[in-house]
Amino acid sequence: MGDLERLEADILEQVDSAADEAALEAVRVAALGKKGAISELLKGLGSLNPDERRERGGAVNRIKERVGAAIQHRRDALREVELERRLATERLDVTLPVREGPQQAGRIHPVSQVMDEMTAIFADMGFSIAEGPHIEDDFHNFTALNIPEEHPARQEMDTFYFPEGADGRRMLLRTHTSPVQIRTMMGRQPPIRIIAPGRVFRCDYDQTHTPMFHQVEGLVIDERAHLGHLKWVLAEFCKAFFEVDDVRMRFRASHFPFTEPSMEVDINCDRSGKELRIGEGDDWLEILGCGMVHPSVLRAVDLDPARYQGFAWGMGIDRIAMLKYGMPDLRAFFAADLRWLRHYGFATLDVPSLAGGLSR
Ligand code: 2NL
Repeated sequence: MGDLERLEADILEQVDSAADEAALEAVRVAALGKKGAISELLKGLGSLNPDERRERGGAVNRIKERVGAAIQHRRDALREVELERRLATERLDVTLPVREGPQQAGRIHPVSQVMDEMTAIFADMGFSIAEGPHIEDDFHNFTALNIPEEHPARQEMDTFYFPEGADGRRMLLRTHTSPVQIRTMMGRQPPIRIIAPGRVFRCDYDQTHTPMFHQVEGLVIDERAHLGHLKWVLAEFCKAFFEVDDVRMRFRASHFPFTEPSMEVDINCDRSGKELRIGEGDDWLEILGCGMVHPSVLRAVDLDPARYQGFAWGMGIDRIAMLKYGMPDLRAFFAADLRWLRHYGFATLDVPSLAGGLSR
């Protein structure tokens, strides 16, 4: 065996026995690196005569190629083995629960949850959601709603008024979401089918009243909307919201300046057990007020009462949230107590939908 063959066999033997990539790299440097054995041989060619140089040069270069290929082959094999080892030893339990982060720790306030539930139900019936400013003027909050100048609701003791502005106008915090409906009726033509959920403000604070609370009002205006439609809409709402197959409803004559006739609606319930049960028993629970939109309201928004008619209703969200989710104290709603929110709040990804079940 010549010296070249011995060298080649020696290097290939080292390549084959390199146990990992680092060892293989050391073999490569010793053979093909700047001062490696093969590189040194190539440098030495300069001292030979041309014939010898051609012959030996060709032989050394072929060795260089075979050694390079052997190293590449060995490297691929080592990587393959390493990958197999990792695949065999590294394990991930995909059934582990997600570690709690801000998204899991955060909670949706029950009032927001109930508002989302109501919105989902009415949206499913074809209603649009309308919103408007919290700061309103006399016209949209009172005058257009047929509430006369001397009505008690207009007095300082019930309404939060702002100081008079430079133009002599006095703004106020809306006392109901009706101004949203007034703005909608003034802004577009019937048919109108909207609900207006949101915050409202009244100067009142005791066991059962907070100065800020939440309301949803609904409004339907077209040429032939009537009380039968109203009754159906409200019955469908109650069944969906309280997640029961049937409820009895009782319409009692009442009075609001903006509707004629006006009614208050009760649904049947059972108070005999520890929990209130909706749609069972013979007790009654008042849940909302409603009626046919007063002709004076239609005239105020420039709709002809001889052509258009409609119905409207309004309900407090906070009290209904207390009923549905068994929360006894209204004032805790707005105390910003994290312990309360963790107890009564809803998971952020638990978005109410009719298909998914409202409250699960
Ligand atoms: C209640 C009663 C009600 C309305 C609100 C309304 C709005 C317009 C025209 C006519 Cl723009 N009516 N809203 C009607 C009847 C009752 O609320 O007890 N709310 C808590």
